[in-house]
Amino acid sequence: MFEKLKAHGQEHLVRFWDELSETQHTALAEQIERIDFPQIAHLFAERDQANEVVELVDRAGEPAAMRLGDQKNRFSPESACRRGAEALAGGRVAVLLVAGGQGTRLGFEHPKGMFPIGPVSRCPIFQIHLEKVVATARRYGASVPVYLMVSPATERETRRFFAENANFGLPETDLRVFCQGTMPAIDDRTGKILLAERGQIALSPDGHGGALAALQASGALAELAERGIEQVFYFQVDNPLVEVCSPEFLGYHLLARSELTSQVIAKQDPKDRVGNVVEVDGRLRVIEYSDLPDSVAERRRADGSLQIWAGSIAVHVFELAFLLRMSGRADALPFHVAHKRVPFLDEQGRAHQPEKPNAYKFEQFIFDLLPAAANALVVEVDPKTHFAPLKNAPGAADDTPESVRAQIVALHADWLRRAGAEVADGTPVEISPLFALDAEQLRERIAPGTRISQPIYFRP
Ligand code: UD2
Repeated sequence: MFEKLKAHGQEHLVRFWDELSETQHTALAEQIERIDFPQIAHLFAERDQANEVVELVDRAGEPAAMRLGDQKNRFSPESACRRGAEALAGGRVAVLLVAGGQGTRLGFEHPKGMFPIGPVSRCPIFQIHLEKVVATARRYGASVPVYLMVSPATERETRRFFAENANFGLPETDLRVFCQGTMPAIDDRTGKILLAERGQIALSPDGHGGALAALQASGALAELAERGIEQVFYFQVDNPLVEVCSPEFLGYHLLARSELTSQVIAKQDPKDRVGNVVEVDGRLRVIEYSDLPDSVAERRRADGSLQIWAGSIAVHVFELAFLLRMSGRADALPFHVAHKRVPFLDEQGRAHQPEKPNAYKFEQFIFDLLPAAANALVVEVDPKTHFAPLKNAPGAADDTPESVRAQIVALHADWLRRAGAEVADGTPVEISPLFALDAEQLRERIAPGTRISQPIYFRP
């Protein structure tokens, strides 16, 4: 091991070897074993080019899209719903939920899915997502297996939380938790891998794009194929408004014979903090907001609307055959480089908490599969009803627990009013997905004229 480290100029990783216990030796050796040193050297050498999209941006145009309420759309919502429902009833759809992020901005000490987001119930985000899956499986009379991606940072607590809550009603055979990989952080001046502790490398999750490699390495991809799954509905843990396995969204994807379909919202402001889905040379791709120059973000069409309008909210459907094909390619996903503050031990073993960025971290993004997908499509949804991401701590300007709860209440109050109930303004209301998955189902369950003036949580 020492020779290998030396050959790559990383022998400092075992500087404190003699001070470590046998268990620590094993743990450190395992971490070193998993590092692809030539890859790290390459990423350091290419760090300035890694996020280079400038020349692409010049050719960026509008993506093929199903716009909200557009009469000229290729497919009708009704035909899409029928098609999506068929796939669900045939048991051909699985869910991929990514929950490996560290959620630093939220300032919550646990995995984000454990955050008590329910506006009345204070139920955790995981419960809302899982109840949607359970209710969908019931509605279509077929199982919808969930593949939950965690990271070393979230795995232990997430597994325990699911066990304590009986998987929120999902049968054990329909849940598979798998762990994503990690990447070491490197010193921004020297390219040397940082030590977090004497026997511990500074590692962080390899991005949601790590899902592709982790699905394959864990055997989950093969299992999906064996189960007869054909489509994988992907979403992030931080958005409790996701319409999980939306038959309409699945239907557009199937009708278009798309290998990868993404939900987007029409950006209100050129600088909205979402990835921009654009078409470049006949292929869809996402350009992160941080990589989009203002001059391009502000381009407008004759009617004044934004030319780069489609903001990705990280809800996708993947054809399983596409994931299988891409998982066999070593270059399927590039690494993005982030310049960050990473605590580390110096040569004398002193701990440092840097005040400015000192290290590079590397992540893969799942949406970088878009350019490789045949017939890729985007589908516009209304952000009021589909997108309420929990990102920031209470008191911040947006995407806080307060703003997310307010959006859930607004949506559910609207469903109740459409069902004929009278909801006094400002009354907190919440509907468990097991009570009703949508406004239509709620209409069957609520007596018209019902008056609501106290906080209420509807559940079976
Ligand atoms: C992401 C998208 C952005 C937009 C936004 C919508 C990227 C780079 N940007 O922004 O375009 O769609 O979401 O909310 O994706 N995760 C893992 N493992 C990891 C890293 C992240 O599972 O190693 C999960 C994480 O648990 C979360 C999701 O991926 O569910 C998003 O991660 P984020 O909060 O870092 O993404 P953000 O807000 O920068």
